[in-house]
Amino acid sequence: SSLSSLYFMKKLALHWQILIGMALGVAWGITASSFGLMEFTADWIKPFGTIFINLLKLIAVPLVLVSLINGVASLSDISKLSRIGTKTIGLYLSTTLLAVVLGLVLVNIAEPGKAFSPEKREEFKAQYATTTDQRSSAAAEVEQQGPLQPLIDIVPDNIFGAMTDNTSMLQVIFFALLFGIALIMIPQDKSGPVNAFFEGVNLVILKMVDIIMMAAPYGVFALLAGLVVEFAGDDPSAAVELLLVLGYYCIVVVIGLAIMIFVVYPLLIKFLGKSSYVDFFKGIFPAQMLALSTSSSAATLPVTMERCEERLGINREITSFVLPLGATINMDGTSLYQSVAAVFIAQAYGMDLSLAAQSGIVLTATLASIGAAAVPGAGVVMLVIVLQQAGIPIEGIALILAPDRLLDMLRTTVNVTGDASVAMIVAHSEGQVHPPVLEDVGLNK
Ligand code: DAS
Repeated sequence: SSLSSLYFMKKLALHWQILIGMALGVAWGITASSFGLMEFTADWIKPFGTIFINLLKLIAVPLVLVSLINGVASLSDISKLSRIGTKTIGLYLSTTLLAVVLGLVLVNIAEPGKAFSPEKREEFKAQYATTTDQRSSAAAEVEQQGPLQPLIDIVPDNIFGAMTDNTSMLQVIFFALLFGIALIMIPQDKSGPVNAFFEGVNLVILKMVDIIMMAAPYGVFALLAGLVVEFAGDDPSAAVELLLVLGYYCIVVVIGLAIMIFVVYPLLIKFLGKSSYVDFFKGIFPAQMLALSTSSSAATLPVTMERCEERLGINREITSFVLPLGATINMDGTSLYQSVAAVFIAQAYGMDLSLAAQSGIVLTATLASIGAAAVPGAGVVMLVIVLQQAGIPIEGIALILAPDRLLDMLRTTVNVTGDASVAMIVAHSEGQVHPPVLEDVGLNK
């Protein structure tokens, strides 16, 4: 047991290591911006962050595929699958709707868009027109699609095609669910070896995650150093000023996200999950820090799964089904952000949105967050759907691009926390939470 406590001490240190890595990364970024080391940072430090993200993304597709097949197959019969599936999707939809409504209430009370003077608005539009190009061309694509295109997009015509593209996770999920369901339906003597195979592969992938996570502290250092330098350029005060101008809007988003993290999820965990939210947050903290550093739910997924299993004691039967699904379709932070951003842009353009238009936003922001890929910046691209449906000028996206990276970090943290909360609740309702041995060892501090 001294061996195992040593193991836990090392494990415990990980989130501190990640935090220290992040802090040093920010410190380096600020120093580099002030001393003209931007190029050095971009050439020699940032690439290690990219490598780290690549490693996590590398694991994301096989992990979603294999753990969902496993997850469905381990539910062993269709009625259990549909029971857990209904609960999971029901909770995912309700938390997303709640987030959208919360965002709408806040943005209507605070009215951040009306704080801009008309001259400022013109200035922003012109200044950011160029940086919008890349995203607005992606946005234009979304704009030209027919109403059923999102549905068509879920069904891949080639599974390898779907797996080569990290943004087609819904297609991978579709294939995995179909595969898993078919696996339940064939005779057991035939499905046995297939199950065993996928269980083995699953273990291998989780071990790969362990290996990759050893690089996490260095990875997040490089990521944040690169981000800060990019953001600040050679004049840190310019970034600060920009942040101040858009600060009011950001604060509204941040207050909404904070209410989700500090009020909504703790209440859900306490009353529906019947667990201590302090333990819950301690357990998933490293996943939250990783979400913050990578801005990608998919990249964070391996760690979310590991923490939910090992720290929160949620049975793999639940995590392997609920979490990969949630990383892709459950984005409470993104949907909240989209509703605030849409109304903010409308306000900035002097539009008064009717109640009907705002209820339209409830629907479209929910769908847009489900459709958003679990990668950085996906939420702002899908915002087009929301704007278009509500008749808000799409060019308005230019206004909110500057602070988007920061908000992306925060909303991804909420997205990941939401997934873990639902996993906890579903697991509790199924009697699938087994307090980890950790608590007995007394090291869970
Ligand atoms: N950053 C994305 C995520 O992985 C979604 C977004 O851009 O809002 O959760």
